[in-house]
Amino acid sequence: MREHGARGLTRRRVLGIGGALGLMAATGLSASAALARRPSITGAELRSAVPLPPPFQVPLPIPAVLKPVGTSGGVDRYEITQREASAEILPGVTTPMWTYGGTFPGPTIESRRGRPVTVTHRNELPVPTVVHLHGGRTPAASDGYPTDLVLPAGWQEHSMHMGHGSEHGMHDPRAVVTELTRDYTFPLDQRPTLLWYHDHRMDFTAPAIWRGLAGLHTIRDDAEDALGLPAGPRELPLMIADRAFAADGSLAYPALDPTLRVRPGVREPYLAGVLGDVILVNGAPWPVHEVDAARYRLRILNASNARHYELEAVTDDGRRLDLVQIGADQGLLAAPVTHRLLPIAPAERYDVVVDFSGVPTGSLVRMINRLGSGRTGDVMAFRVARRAADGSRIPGRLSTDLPDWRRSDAVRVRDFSFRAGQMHAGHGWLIGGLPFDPARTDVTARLGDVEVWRLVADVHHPVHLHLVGFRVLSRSGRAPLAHDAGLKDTVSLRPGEAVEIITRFDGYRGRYLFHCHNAEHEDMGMMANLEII
Ligand SMILES: [Cu+2]
Repeated sequence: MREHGARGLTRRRVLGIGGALGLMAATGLSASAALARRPSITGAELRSAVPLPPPFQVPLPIPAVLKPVGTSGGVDRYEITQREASAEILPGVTTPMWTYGGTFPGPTIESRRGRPVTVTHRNELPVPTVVHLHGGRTPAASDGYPTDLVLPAGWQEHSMHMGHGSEHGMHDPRAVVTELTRDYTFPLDQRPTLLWYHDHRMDFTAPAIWRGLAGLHTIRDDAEDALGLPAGPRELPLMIADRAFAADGSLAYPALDPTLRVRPGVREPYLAGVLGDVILVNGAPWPVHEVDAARYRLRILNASNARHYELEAVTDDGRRLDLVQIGADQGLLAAPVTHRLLPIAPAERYDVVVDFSGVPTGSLVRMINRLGSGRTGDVMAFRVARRAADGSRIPGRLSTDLPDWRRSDAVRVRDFSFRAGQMHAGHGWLIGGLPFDPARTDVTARLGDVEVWRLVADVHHPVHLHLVGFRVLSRSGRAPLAHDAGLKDTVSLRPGEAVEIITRFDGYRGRYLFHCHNAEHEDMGMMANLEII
């Protein structure tokens, strides 16, 4: 039936459901579910070949905050060495990883609004790298354009592969390539929020993030500090990411070229995205965190390559706790929005307050994933350890500086489709029918202009714009969803959906990007140039 079905479909349709077929093979989903035109999951799951630990045993790690190596002229200077390191992700199992500074996640950078930061990255990995600060309002030279490579020592030019493009005679004359190190400067003149930094190398972003190249970066300011939100040990960053482990303890990944030096891409069943069967939070499998019976601020990032989650906080007696959303990708909402179920797509962030005060001491609150099945249905747990005083609050008004762009402000409306298609000789993921080409300018926008973009999807595509935040105007002609509130930099397009966003191109001129943040889609063409003039 599968073969017959596949033969009867166009290549494009086959691509759209390729991941679903892989998922069916891996998890035994019914054929009808896997062949659904609008699959509930986009991607295929790898199975780990080592025994997996029981849930809620490993303590939740909190990534260390990086100390500046110096401060001069009002700029904080940091240094991060990108290097191979071994980690004990699963208890008793050694996993070689690619890291920022020897840990996964990398160290957290804590910064203040408007106080610039320079991070010197040194590449001691065996391949070129690129750093992008996701959500940063960053000058183009430091934004981590995918061909602005930092080459490792001794990298031979003749062995260098510039991606799908170079195989077909394309190259990027504007690339700024450095050897061994690069200074990235971030002005951080933007609303306070949780950003994250990760690798963004042309054609190899997905496996590089999978191997560990991701870390957190917060921006704070006095106004946010004054709100009285839960803080200190009651503010927790939660970087959620799925992975799978090979028999030798290494991270499994279906790369066509496991050296990640020459040939990009993944094996056929995983074209729609790579999913793991282990859910990590801050690099620990299904961790547990001891909490007071009080409010906690959870700063949630989905750093998974392709996995979507629908998060719920459930008590031992089956009660669902409110997830009070106070912030989105680009900072505080105007007013809190209460959810019972919070969908989160790759690269999205949600700033959420959960109140454990009504939960019996000694019991667990599990954060579960309604989109998961079996082990991927669990994320982590909180053990309520003790009663405690709580001076925190959630103000009814959180911020007053959200942009309120109107349709009538827009000088232009643009349409983009995000669909599977042909890329060169193989499978690809296309924007407006085209695979990424660094030498082609797809969008030219004037600094200061307001534009409406209409984004249409075949399967799930979390669409991310560099440089700017945007607001969601509509979903398939209807009002946005509750979790679309606030200022976003990544919007989750669901299968078959059309989403309108509105933004003002503000900040800096230069060459930026927009792309799908399903990292496998991004590597297989689903990226486009955004030139701000
Ligand atoms: Cu996509």
